[in-house]
Amino acid sequence: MNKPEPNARRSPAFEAALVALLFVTAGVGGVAYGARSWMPELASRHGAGIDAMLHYLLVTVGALFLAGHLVLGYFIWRGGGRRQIGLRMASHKTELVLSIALGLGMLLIAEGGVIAIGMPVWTEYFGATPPSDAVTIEVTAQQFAWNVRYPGPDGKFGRTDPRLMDDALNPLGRDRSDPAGADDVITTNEITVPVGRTVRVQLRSKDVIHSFFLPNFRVKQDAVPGMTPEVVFVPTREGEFELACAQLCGLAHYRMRGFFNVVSPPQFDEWLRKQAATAN
Ligand SMILES: [Cu+2]
Repeated sequence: MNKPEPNARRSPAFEAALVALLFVTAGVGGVAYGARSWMPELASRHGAGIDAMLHYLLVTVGALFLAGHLVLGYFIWRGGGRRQIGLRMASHKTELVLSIALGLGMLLIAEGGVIAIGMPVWTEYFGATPPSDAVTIEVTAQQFAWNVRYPGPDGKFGRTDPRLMDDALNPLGRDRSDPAGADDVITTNEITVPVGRTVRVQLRSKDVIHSFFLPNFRVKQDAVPGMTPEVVFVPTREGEFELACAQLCGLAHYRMRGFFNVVSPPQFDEWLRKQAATAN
């Protein structure tokens, strides 16, 4: 190997400084890019907890990402001028202790934070018993629409039978002979609920797996054929929001766009009365 030119000796250090700068820029740039508001406007009670968990993860992971890039940049800058790789910088034991400590620290920060912030949200979202005045809605997904049913004043859904299903005339297969179903209210791709009251959505699917997704409410639940999963949440803001299907369920998946309207309780009663009067 040729001996390096004496006046060329600065160049490796200069190159190392440039690479170090690249890492520092990537770290700072990544954090600057991530430090913005990503979530759609929040409109549910439990959603605040989900947002807190996501923010916690973004902040801690962002800090670790930045720290990692700064340390890497520093070592490249410091070590770039060396002619050859030297002996290890720390003893085997120090390396082992440092590795385990960093691993445990990561585990504590990431998993501990998620459990501490996430478990109460999980309990509210999946474990809570809905109050007796909850608005119960049955949502039956199909390729490619949301069939929505309210039980009406009697609080009972009428009987359905898959053999009676007809996509044009009777998409839910309602059995008209059941008196409990006489006051049921049916809508398509549109759900209206009162603000401040617990909403209980019972999900069903007629064909494939769909996913009931309300971004503003931090609600996402698969609708699985043969099962009736339930989501319970409290809308906190009036307005017209988007309902989307979050599973690629077929060619016209994009058509499964619905509207989720949150209105005042008197407006809701009025809306339900009007629907009941016109639907049957
Ligand atoms: Cu779908």
